[in-house]
Amino acid sequence: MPPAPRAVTAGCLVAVAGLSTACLSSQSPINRRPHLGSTTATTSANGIQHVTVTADDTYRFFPSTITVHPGKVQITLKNTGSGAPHNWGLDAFGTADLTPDIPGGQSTSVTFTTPAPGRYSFSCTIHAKQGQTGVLIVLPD
Ligand SMILES: [Cu+2]
Repeated sequence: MPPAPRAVTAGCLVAVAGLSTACLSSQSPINRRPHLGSTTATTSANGIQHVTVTADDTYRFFPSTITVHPGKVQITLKNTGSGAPHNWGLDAFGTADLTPDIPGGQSTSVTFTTPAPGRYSFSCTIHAKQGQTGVLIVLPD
């Protein structure tokens, strides 16, 4: 008898997980989806700070808050989705540091020198209106 309740419980968990995923994608307005994650860049031997940012079919960046020191930064954008293409760029830079649009399953990178210490918004120019944005924090020297 003990195995039966366990099996039922597992089935319910799967069903609940499936439901909540369905709720997120069909009922939650895209603009209200949360922005998740923050990271501090790791610096390689050549002094370039590396950050990997993931984007998928939720029109969000992960992480959406990136902290760096002044200097050179390389952003690698991975599109792990299967639908829309994405790009990454600092809004203040216009197209100077904008990555190409990459389809699902691909990645690209861009290297730039940080602007003065402060907070800078970045976005996917295709989906900024859906809230695919984030913040780059450049620390003081
Ligand atoms: Cu996008």
